[in-house]
Amino acid sequence: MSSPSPGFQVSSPVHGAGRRKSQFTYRQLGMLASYSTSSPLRVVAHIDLDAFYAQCEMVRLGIDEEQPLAVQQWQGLIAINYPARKFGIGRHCTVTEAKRLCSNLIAQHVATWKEGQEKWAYHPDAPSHIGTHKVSLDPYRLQSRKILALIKQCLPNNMQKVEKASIDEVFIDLSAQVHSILLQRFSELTDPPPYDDPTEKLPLPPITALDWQVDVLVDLDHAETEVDDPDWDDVAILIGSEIVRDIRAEIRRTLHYTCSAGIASNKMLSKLGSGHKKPNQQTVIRNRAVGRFLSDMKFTKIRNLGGKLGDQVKSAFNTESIEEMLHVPVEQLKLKLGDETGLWFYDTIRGIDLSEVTSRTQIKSMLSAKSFQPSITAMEQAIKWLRIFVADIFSRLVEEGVLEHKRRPKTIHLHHRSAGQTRSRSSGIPQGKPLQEIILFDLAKHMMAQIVNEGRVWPCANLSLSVGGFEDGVTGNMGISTFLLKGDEARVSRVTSRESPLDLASHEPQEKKMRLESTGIQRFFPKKETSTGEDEEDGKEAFDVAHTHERVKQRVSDSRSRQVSIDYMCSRCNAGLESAEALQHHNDWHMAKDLQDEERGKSTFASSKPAVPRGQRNATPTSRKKASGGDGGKKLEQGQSRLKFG
Ligand code: DCP
Ligand code: CA
Repeated sequence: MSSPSPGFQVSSPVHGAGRRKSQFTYRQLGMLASYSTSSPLRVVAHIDLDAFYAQCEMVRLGIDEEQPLAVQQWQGLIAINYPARKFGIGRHCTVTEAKRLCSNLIAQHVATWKEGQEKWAYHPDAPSHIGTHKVSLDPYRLQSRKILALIKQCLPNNMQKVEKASIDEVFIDLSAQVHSILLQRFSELTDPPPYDDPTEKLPLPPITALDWQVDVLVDLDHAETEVDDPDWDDVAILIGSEIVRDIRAEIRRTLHYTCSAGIASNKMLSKLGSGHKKPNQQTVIRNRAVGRFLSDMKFTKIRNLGGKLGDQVKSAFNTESIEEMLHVPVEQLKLKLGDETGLWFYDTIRGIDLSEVTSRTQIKSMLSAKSFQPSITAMEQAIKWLRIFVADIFSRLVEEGVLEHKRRPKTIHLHHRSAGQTRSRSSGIPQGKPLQEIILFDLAKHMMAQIVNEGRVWPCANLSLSVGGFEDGVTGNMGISTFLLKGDEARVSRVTSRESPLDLASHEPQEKKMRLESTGIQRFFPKKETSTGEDEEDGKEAFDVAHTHERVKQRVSDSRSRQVSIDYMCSRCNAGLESAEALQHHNDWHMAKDLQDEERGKSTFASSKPAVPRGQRNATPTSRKKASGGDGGKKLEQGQSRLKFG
């Protein structure tokens, strides 16, 4: 029998003979190595940066950690550091209100692209120039990438199951690494099972108390006591928390950021854990503490239950208490919420979540957009904005490794909106030669000129440029095929035109129909915020655009039995869409539909029917913990909605 590792130094001595067996089997231990989501020994961590944008600004500016600071976007605040929160400052405050609460507050405006300039910068006069500036989240994206890269560096090469859930959140499935550490530390686990039968129970761990160091430990269930011997799930989660502690220390040491973390047996619980105690702490939710942890909680705090679905359950059962909902039989839940949703809810409030941590972090498209206030009225103005969009997209492409030929987009799309009409053009991006900013700019100008040639395009309320169809780069010799356009690429290179008139009868997007067939419970998880700031539009755009795509992919990747390939999702109705272009068209459709409904005096689109198609039970897109929380969002433009993180 191996001796306990340093992590277990304060543990009490090994049990004597004749003790009980573990409740876990050799098979269940083995399942850890393959990241099986049904292993009861599974270990998942969620790491969330504290007051992320605020920390980015503090580190960038070398500001003392105790100094209250908030990140400003036009006249609103989008991130508030913890010293400033002590003064009662929150996202609901305007800059003026916040300064009244704390005269010492530093309000740092986000970086902006200035009309006509080719690089974003921190412009002191930006707050009063919403018409000529566009928010850039590049500085935060860059830090986010550095953090993600560092986290991966901290993990063994072949065990990097890391899912970027938002700009400042990741899930890590630590199961395989924990498995390998368990085997190193406890040699008895490497022995074959008695009678070679994997359903045999493991021996109990050779320790009776675990050293949790400074972790926040969630209280145990009422029936359990701390004197009960730990089993392998406790040991596994302790190893997970050691790994996470090291990662957080490394982020702090190298990049100077603090973050909070949750360590549990699944994504849902780990995310609740990271928000349990902030800032700069990690919370461990052992399996035997789950019941207690959840029963004290309102179900509206759970991922995906902060919004419409949570409201629906609340009004159907007249309570928000998990404790009370635990008494509701599954059949009754199914009756009121639909079969899939009812079952999903039943499992969720019991801490069951089999959704996978998906490592796919690669971006599939990028979009840069601006809604104009006031509308723009001339080609010259449009060109200035196109230059900014191209610079914005190109800098992100560089980060994606386009210059090193790692990945490159195949298509570029331009959308122009004026008076309820959207015009779109797409074009292939020439392959086989290095991609340059000027190439994208020329294509964008060319597409713009084609739209303008149609006439009656001014005033223009919104322009957006996107690139998509990313492919991994060619390594080694490039064959002649890389110089030829084929298939889809050739099709998009035939520049196409499309308009979205207000007559919607025959224009309901195909994508919406797809959604009805292919997505399920996800339709309940849009993250809409309302907003008070009048000047927020640009920021909203930047926020939406910067995060929607990655976020949407994360949400979609959670979906398990998908029938069609969906890379984007509408945050208003959760329609699954195949491309940035489709998403844009779809948003335009919403906008036009809203206008039409308004004219007819109807309410705008809302989907709240509980029915969920079969096979979608584990489709649990991530959602922001504060999705329904009181950070008083900003007003949204028609046809657009903001996705919250996660
Ligand atoms: N963000 C934003 N607008 C919002 C919500 C968030 O621009 N309505 C940005 C700013 C935040 C970042 O996203 O810094 C991360 O969002 P979080 O909700 O995680 O909030 P913070 O990281 O700021 O704070 P916390 O410590 O509570 O995680
Ligand atoms: Ca955060």
